[in-house]
Formats: sequence, C-alpha cells, structure tokens
Amino acid sequence: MITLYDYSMAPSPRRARIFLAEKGITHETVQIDMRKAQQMGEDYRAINPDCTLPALRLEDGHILTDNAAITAWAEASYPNPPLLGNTPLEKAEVASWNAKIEQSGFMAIAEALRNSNPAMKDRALPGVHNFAQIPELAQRGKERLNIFMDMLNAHIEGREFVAGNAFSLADISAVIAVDFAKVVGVTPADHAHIVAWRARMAQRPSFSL
Ligand SMILES: N[C@@H](CCC(=O)N[C@@H](CS)C(=O)NCC(=O)O)C(=O)O
Repeated sequence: MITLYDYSMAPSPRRARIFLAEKGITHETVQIDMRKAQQMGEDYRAINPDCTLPALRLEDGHILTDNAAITAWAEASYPNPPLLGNTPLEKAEVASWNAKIEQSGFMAIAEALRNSNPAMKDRALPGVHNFAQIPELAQRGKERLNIFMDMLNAHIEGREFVAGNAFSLADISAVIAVDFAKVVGVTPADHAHIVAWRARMAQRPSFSL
C-alpha cells in the first residue's frame, strides 16, 4: 500500500493529497501532527530527514520527500488524466505557472506567516534548522502576496484554467495558495476573476479534501 504522510491543516501536503485524488491513486494516510511538532520527532525523521510534509512511501519502500517528486512520480506512473500538460508547450506552461505560484504565492505567504506568528518563533523556515523571525520579511511577504493576487487575477481573466486549456497542477497549486492566503488575512474577495475561477474549481470533489 502507498502511504501519504500528511497533515490536514497544512498547504503543502494538501497539494499532494489533491494531486493523488485527481489521479485516482489509492493510498493510506498517516497524519503527522505539526501542532505537536511530530514532523521534527525521531519517528518521522527516519521517514523524511528533511522533517517536512508531505512524504509518500511507495509500495516498494521508496520514499518521496517533496511535492516535486510526488507529482513527477505520479504523472509518470499514472499518465491519465495528464496533470502536467500534454504537448511539450503545455508541459512548459504548467511548469512555468507552478513555479510562479511557488515563488510568488507560497513563498510570500510563508514569509508573512512564519516571520510574524508567535507560535513559529525561531521556525521562520521549515526543515531541520532553526531560523529567527525577521519582522520586515513578514511585511514584505504581505506586499508580495497582494502583488501575486493582482497578477493571478489579471492572468485568469477570460481563462478557464491557470495554464493552457485543461485542468492541471497549476490549478491545484493556485487554489491552495489562494485558500491559504487567509492565514495572513488576504482573501481574493476584491479579485472577481479569481473568485469566479475558484468557484468553478470547487465543483471538483478533490478540493473538498
Ligand atoms: N518543498 C516542500 C515544502 C514542504 C513544506 O514546507 N511543508 C511544510 C508544511 S506546509 C512543513 O513541512 N513544515 C514543517 C515545519 O514548519 O517545521 C514540498 O512542497 O514538498
């Protein structure tokens, strides 16, 4: 049985959870409770020495320790439905949008949250090493996040999907970034094109996961 190491409240494992659901890949789930810092404990460290979620244990025992590996493996093993693009150009567009969303969306939220939340003192970055918070980075993250929302809103106008003409990883990443922005007080309410696209995405059962 394939095992997903997950935490239901965190955005990064949610990306893997939805990708696997869209592919129809059967698996069991083990919750690693980040509120109790279980991702830093010895048991989980033996599974993923990076101490981050998600991780995916394959049937042959291999462990994939980030979303990049999980999506690459899942697409290669279960090509249908394609979620990383069909043609070379579509693949390029999905990869490009996924990178933009990671750089300008997820990183901005992480900067804003991890550098301001008292519960994340000395945990300004995920992983095994501790880093002090830098309050200016929280402010910058919030500014970057607002710019990201404006950019995504302008891009999605007149489009059904974030990249190309089909549902893809770019939509999954964008939904999760937009949803998670709430933790730092940013919502898409004033961005009508994001709101309309998000409502269409909500019709997919995987987004209730
Ligand atoms: N590159 C990783 C990033 C994963 C990541 O940062 N996950 C967060 C949860 S959203 C985490 O594990 N944080 C652990 C911590 O804060 O100690 C991926 O997307 O797979």
